[in-house]
Amino acid sequence: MTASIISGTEIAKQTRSQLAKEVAQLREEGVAPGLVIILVGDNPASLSYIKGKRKASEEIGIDFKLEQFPESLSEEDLLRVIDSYNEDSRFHGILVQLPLPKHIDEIAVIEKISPEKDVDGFHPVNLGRMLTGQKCFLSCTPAGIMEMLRIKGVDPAGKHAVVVGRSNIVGKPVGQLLLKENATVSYCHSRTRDLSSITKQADILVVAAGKANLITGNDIKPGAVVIDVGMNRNEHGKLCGDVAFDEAKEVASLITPVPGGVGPMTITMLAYNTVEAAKKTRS
Ligand code: NAP
Ligand code: L37
Repeated sequence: MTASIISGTEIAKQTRSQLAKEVAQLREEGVAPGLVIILVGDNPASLSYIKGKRKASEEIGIDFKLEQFPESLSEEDLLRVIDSYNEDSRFHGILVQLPLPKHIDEIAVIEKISPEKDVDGFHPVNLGRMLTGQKCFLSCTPAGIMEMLRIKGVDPAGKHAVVVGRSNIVGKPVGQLLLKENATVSYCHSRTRDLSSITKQADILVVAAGKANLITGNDIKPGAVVIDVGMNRNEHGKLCGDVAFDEAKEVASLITPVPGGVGPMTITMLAYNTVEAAKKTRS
């Protein structure tokens, strides 16, 4: 069997064109959605992701601002900057691009962002609301994955979903969203024994470990749906995921490529959250 490829690029394009229509309507009502991204330092990967976020925002009609500071910015000054954007009604969404320099406490920074403007969905208030099934900003990568599954008609109910990775921004929340959709969820991580024996049981396999070729064709159950979140550079400097794509596509039924899979959906869900934040300021 050769898998069908889930084109994140294509799904993102459709979602973005719908969002553009909504933004045009919002603007007519006098609300211009605004997003500010705060970057400390000049990490090349962060700059590349931010470029994509700017492009999508502009395409959709969201006012976009990048606030870039030198690596030496103090935590105190960063917290002050966040506070000023919490108060600034032109910006409905605030995103602090991670990772931050080592001298800055990520948790303190995330907690400083007003939960109503936390379009990354990283604030404990939003994470708690997600856990208890309340309306909240969902973090962008997990939300993008769920949207791809929904559009492809993959219903997680009753299926065994295996998530490789347990980070706060990808692994943990995506597992919870799959659980909410009634999947039976297993989490794997670096201390998992015999990873392959568990991934082979997955009807839905989400891989977010950041290790090229961690999952090969032999680690996948025939007919599984495989979502590859990894973003790595191979020995030729080419972008690749955590799944050995050429082998895996011969075993899976549906699979996301890297690039062109989860990445474009992550960016689109950020725009979605920003539009939702702007909508809430009406009336
Ligand atoms: P992270 O914080 O580094 O977490 C990696 C997770 O994978 C950890 O839970 C780790 O286990 C687990 N892991 C590492 N090696 C493993 C192994 N050999 N076997 C099983 N589990 C292993 O990474 P992240 O932020 O979640 O990101 C994961 C990957 O996704 C990265 O490549 C990142 O660049 C990419 N990413 C892509 C997008 C996108 O939109 N496409 C968005 C965000 C991240 P422990 O907890 O035990 O250490
Ligand atoms: N929301 N996401 C949020 N907040 C953060 O603080 N670090 C971080 C974060 N991570 C992030 O932005 N990840 C991400 C990863 C990949 C893409 C976008 C965002 C992406 O667009 N990937 C493209 C290829 C990009 C490239 O060529 O460099 C893809 O097709 O996968």
